[in-house]
Amino acid sequence: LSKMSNEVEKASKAKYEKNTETIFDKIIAKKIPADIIYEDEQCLAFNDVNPQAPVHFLVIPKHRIPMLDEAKDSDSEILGHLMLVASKLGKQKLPKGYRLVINNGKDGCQSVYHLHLHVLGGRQMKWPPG
Ligand code: IU
Repeated sequence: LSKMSNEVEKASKAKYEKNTETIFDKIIAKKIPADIIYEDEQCLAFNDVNPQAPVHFLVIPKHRIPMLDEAKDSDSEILGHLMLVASKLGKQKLPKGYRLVINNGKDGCQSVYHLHLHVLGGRQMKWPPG
């Protein structure tokens, strides 16, 4: 299997359980290690373990929102904050540009049900994405 179809397979098998913690909660709690590149009170950014570009990191809220579709009006501040952190890190690490991705649900290829922004770059990104 190619890396891509592997990710699609993982996403198709991933179960969305609204109240179940994911591995990202363990990363936030420092119960399992991750290559953390940024942290503040509200969010965490770490390098993706299975990078799809020379630079590929995730920006996640510390408070678990399972997926974009579960975000509430009261989450608008954290949603904005995640984008601004992605931009600050993106500008710094990828001055020539980068891609932001949020996978939502099965067809969106979401495999971890803790909202995360993918930041990808370090090569010419293609369009349309797969
Ligand atoms: P997705 O949007 O849910 O498909 O993305 C999940 C990402 O989380 C994917 O790129 C994984 O490689 C990444 N990841 C990780 O960085 N560390 C982990 O322990 C696990 C997944 I599980």
